[in-house]
Amino acid sequence: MAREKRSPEEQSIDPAAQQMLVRAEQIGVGTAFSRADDMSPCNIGSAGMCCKICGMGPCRLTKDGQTGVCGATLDTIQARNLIRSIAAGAAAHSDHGRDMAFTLKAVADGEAEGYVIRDVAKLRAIAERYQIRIEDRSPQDIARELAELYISQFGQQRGKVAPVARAPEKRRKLWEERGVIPRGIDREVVEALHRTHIGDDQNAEHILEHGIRTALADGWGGSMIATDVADILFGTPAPIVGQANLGVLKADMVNVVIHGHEPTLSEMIVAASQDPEIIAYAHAAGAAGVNLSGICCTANETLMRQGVPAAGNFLQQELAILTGAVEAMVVDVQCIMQALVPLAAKFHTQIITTSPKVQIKGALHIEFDEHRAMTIARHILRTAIDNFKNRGETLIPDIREDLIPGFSHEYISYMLGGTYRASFRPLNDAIMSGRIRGVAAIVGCNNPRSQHDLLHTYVTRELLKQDVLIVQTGCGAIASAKLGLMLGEAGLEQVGPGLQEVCETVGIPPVLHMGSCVDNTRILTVLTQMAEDGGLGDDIDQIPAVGLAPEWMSEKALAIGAYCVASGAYVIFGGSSPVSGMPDRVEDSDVVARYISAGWEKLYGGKLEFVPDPDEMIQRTLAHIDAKRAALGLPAYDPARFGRSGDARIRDLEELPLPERQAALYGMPNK
Ligand code: XCC
Ligand code: SF4
Repeated sequence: MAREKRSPEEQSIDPAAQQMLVRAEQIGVGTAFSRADDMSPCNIGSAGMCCKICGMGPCRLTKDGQTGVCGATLDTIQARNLIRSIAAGAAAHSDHGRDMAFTLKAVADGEAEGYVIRDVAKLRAIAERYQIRIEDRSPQDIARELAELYISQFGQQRGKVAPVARAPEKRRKLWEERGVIPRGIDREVVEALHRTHIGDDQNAEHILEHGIRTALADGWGGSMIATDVADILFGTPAPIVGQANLGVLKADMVNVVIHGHEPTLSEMIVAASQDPEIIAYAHAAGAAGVNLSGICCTANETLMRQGVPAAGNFLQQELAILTGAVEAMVVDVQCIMQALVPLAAKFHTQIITTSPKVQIKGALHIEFDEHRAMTIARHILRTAIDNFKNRGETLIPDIREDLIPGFSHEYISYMLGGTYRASFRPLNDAIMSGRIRGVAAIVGCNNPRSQHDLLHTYVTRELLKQDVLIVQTGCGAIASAKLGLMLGEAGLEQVGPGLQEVCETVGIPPVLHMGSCVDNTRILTVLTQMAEDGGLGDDIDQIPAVGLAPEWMSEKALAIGAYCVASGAYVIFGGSSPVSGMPDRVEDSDVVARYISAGWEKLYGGKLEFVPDPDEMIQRTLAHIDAKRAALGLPAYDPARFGRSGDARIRDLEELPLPERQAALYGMPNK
């Protein structure tokens, strides 16, 4: 059943994307947008009502009381499908963390060409968290011990994964009581697969409990390891100026787009691109140099650390190629569309796969190995430069926006409290006074089933008006960046009066870019510190905060959603629900949907809901924030109380004649 075809304006709100969609139409090539239009999703599968885990099926349960051939009930099937997705997402993030840990080990052992330990302070701080001795030891020594500890977390069979120790005490106790602390990262993923094999765990609530355990192995395990090691090796992010959107591609330069997730190779490509020999090689090829840009989370990783511009988010990977100006798109793992290869074949673009885990038929495979990273990075750049002469006609949208990314946990803490008293207390105070109503993390993917970037940016803008401070990661962060919401000044006239005062006083944008998707763990540690710094209760579930993934599509998003719920957060996903059932047609087909909301809330204080309508998302977010404020005994949100201090007050005073201004400012007699 083909759906109505949408116009480029209906497919994306981003004018740069629209230009490329027009071009795709003109040259008659498909994109994820047109393929989504051509193929409706299967309504039974998308409601979680199809089981295909054994050869007696697939079984589609579309009638009241119907079971699969084996007798499996609908709630069992939905729960199994959901935790398989959580396990796949946790596996993806955690395998990334594993590779990072192995790289740290190789660096410590002096076996990794080109890498150094860039952030010794973070290395020491993290090592101390695990009681690794830091006195009188070289960074290499500490790094080796930390790397070994981290590597052992994956194959650990018993006990608790180490990073869980960084959660608030009350939360750890709750997990302990419920028996959901992950024993080892790989063990939980394997067990999720075992439990969901035909004829195993057949109690939906029990299955979902293991979903929580598996998700925790991601958030307070693999992903946290990935973020820690990336910071240690490549530097903990701090604000830096960057740019986003397709207009960062340059007509006179060799454009190399780095796309995927792991910073190990991309950071080395950034270093190699500054090598005088490579620059000379590009000049010899007739180009003005090598211009790097990123897509997806590789973009976030290199943007927040090196200021490498982001060409776009998930749905712009094909659009970058459509400019005709990309010599090479270098990919590693995750969120890489197979469609890139046939599309690139219509241009001169070379798709280069690099991960031993990911090959795409028709792409050039140059395998990455951290032991020879610099050599490989140079080879990749030379391959791209050699391709410059094959470039045909180009069309680069002249659209890009500045942003200031790089708000790591450490930086926000420093910014709020200074070097000697780094703390989140000023943020807590602003929430307690009601200047900031609450915090929303708006994260996650793009999905061509909805209008590209619309849900992210609509929800972000509306919540800003309501004095909700926004933190972002992943493709959602790039969506806001493209709209100019991540600049100090730019967004301020669009934000509520209290939040505006805080942003002006502290000097931050109202939307903070905190990194890639594995960096959602920065949000976990920030929430933990907010709980520990006092004034907002003693656990994450008491903080007036909500997590949203308005345009989610990947299984990783489900893993993130589940670990945030287990950590105490209310999480709202947009788009379609993989456990929606069809309650209008099949009785009780939404048992699992209700359980992961009300049921999980009872157990963990957090809940997972799927809400397609953005206004409803906003309304539920604000209601939750206000309820949490009330539970803490904080004053009800009242925007009329704020906005008269800070820059706004100065502007008002500037209108006054001098004597009155002095009187207002210094209490001098008005003569
Ligand atoms: Fe992928 Fe991380 Fe989703 Fe974007 S946000 S589409 S997972 S790149 Ni992670
Ligand atoms: Fe059907 Fe049961 Fe096999 Fe699933 S496990 S496909 S419900 S027979």
